[in-house]
Amino acid sequence: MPSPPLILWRHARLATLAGEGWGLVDDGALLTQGPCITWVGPARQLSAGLDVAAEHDLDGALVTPGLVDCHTHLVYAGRRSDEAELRLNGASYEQIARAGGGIRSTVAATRTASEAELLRSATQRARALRSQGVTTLEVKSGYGLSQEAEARCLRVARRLGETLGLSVRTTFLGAHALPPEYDGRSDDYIDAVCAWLPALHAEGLVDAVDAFCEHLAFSPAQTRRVFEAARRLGLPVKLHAEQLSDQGGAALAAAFGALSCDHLEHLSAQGIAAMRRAGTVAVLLPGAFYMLRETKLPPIAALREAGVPMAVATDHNPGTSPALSLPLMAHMACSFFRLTPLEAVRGITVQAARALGLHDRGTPAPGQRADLAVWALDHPNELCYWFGHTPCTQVVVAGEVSR
Ligand code: DI6
Ligand code: FE
Repeated sequence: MPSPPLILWRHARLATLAGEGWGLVDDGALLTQGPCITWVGPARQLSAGLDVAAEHDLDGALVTPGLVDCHTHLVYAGRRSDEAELRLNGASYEQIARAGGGIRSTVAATRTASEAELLRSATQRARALRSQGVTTLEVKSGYGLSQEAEARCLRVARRLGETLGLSVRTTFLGAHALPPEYDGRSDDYIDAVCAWLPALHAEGLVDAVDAFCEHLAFSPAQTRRVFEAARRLGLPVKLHAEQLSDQGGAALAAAFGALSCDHLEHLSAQGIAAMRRAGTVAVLLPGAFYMLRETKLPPIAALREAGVPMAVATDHNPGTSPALSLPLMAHMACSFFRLTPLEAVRGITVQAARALGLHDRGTPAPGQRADLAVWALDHPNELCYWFGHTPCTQVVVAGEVSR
């Protein structure tokens, strides 16, 4: 097979994030071949007489690694803005749940929606994320809560990637909430979730397994059973941990070598130590923190001190984070959680890739995937500066401009 042609990308203001800093290269160039980067550096160091098949002039634009949104619940039907309005008018969660709202209302809407409807609405949202620099996207199930409905949502997630030219990773989150037909029988539901997993995996629908470990969702003992089912299939795990209370979920997940623990507002010192030992990434979700008007901050200084890698994601979901801009989340991670701008930008690129177990993207370098975002900006710290609009002019996924 002939090797793919060499493509030159020139006049880029590159932020490679290589080393300790921003890794800025003023008049930068990249060479790509098929899906991969083969060379990155200052244009003046390009070898003369290169035989390139095509050239893209980036006209001095800022080029960063393509952004990675490592935690979303993007596939669902309906919206919950009426519930949000009720909450803003003073109603409690309990009142809303009793009136038929909450996660279960999204589950009901998702179960009755067709696969085409689910794909249409998720495509709109994925386009919005891409228009703000995203090239890799994690999508969780968790609004179907039956084997067939969960499979449908995961299939839609896979299709999203194919139709939009995005890299999509799927996560099975059957243990998100208890569906009504299992009322009072949460252990039976966990048995069912564990029993569905082999078939979903055999269909190629599962890259990782997640659970919601919380007093209003599933216990650590139930979470452990889900993780054991994942381990039997060799699937990596991640966890919604310590969002509303300290359940010891992070330590449990770390004991299973979790890729990430997410939320973490109530994370303890033991949880941090366990994550550090396991190399688990802390995924911070400032959108949910903001929408729930939380006041307890995740222990950022202690995570930093321990050297636990920190990622930032949208947690896009219809209940607690209807957010569709990853740069806005980076901005909020700085303003609410006190990440430095460099930490936040690393958090939506290289650390987010790690939270998905991906080591082939996040810092443009030879051998890495050619996943890039091009911005009408001068400096990457502007990703944490503007809010409401961060002008991304194009994204490149595996060497191809994605439209
Ligand atoms: N944590 C959350 O905040 C959301 N899910 C989760 O695991 C809530 C999802 C929803 O309200 O629909
Ligand atoms: Fe979530």
